[in-house]
Amino acid sequence: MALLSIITAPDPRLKIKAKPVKAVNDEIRRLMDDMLETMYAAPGIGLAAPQVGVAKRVLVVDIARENEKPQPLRIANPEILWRSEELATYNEGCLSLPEHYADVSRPARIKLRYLDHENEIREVELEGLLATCVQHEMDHLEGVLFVDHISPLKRNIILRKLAKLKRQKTTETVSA
Ligand code: GNR
Ligand code: NI
Repeated sequence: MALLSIITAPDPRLKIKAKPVKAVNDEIRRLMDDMLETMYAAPGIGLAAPQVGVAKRVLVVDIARENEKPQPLRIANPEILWRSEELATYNEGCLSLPEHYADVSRPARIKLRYLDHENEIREVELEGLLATCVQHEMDHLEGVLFVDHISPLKRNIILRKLAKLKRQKTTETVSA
């Protein structure tokens, strides 16, 4: 297993539409395991492959708390088969938008089809934080971030702060 580095905004790699995997083989299984290790270390409750610079339709989630038994989900090529009309609102964060949070409303329940780590097709119904987290990760596969769901004013405040942070980080070595 290996820790991967997480890309933060602004970065063009976070805006790419990711490609389906042909099959979940050893290479994809290793990616899923490295992503889980990276997610737990961050710590976060989900991670999508584009966040580690891999433009593939792969994501991992685990919403179990630290004192609970881990419940990792390894997901490739996810498709939403059904979404509830009812919405749920969570205060979302993103490892690619560090230290920024905003309320986002999404369908409260979804029916999901995906390939699991054994390349088997699975269908599950998700609700609560798990449904929200999987939808947040699926957005990453389309190059969409949670700030794309909030007002342009709030979005630009967050993105400008992150851009400024990045400029400071890339110049401090030179000016020091
Ligand atoms: O760690 C994360 N927390 C979170 C909280 C509310 C809704 C979504 C998330 S996902 C986020 C990790 C991340 O950036 N995944 O892409
Ligand atoms: Ni995210």
